[in-house]
Amino acid sequence: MDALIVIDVQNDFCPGGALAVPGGDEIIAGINTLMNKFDAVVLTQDWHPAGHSSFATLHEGKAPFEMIKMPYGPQVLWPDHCVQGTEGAAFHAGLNTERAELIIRKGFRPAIDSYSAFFENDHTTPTGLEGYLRTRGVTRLTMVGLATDFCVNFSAVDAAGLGFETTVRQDLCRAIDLDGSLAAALDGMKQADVTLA
Ligand code: VGL
Ligand code: ZN
Repeated sequence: MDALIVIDVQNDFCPGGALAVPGGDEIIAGINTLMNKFDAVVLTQDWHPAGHSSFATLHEGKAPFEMIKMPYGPQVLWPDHCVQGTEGAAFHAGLNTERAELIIRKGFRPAIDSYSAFFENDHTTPTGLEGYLRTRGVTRLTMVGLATDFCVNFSAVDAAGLGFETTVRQDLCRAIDLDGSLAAALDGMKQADVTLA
């Protein structure tokens, strides 16, 4: 069984959004077409409470895109984005959400961020996606979406580490690219045995 995992194709990550990824909306038509080739389609949705600890506005004297130390490790601070129930957190209107059999939300715990679709940023707290995929008999994953160097990267590395045969379709992803984060992510995914297509 093959599943397509569509990462965070939400308004805030598209042009005009709070944390816009350059060209984020260019991949949507291709993702919709690709859905037809898969046994299962899963969407992820970044889903933060207002005042989430990853927002720079919560940290006195800090600006978006600066780093801080959290109890679970280093954390990039972001502009407020994907706040639960807001238009920014909604899927882009162009994305076909009808094929999706599961929508997995992440980043809803105030004190911890969650880039990966499998584990929060402590690398231990599971989202439940692994169990869902295994009980459905899924063994191969293809990942597309936003952003290549953060949520796609963390999801793909975790998936490969869990034993899923994992491919990232780079043409159907777009990156934020902070200080070389894209190159580092591509390197890390290769090391983790993720196929970059
Ligand atoms: C993401 C930064 C913060 C992503 C989510 O979807 O890549 N990046 N939250
Ligand atoms: Zn986020």
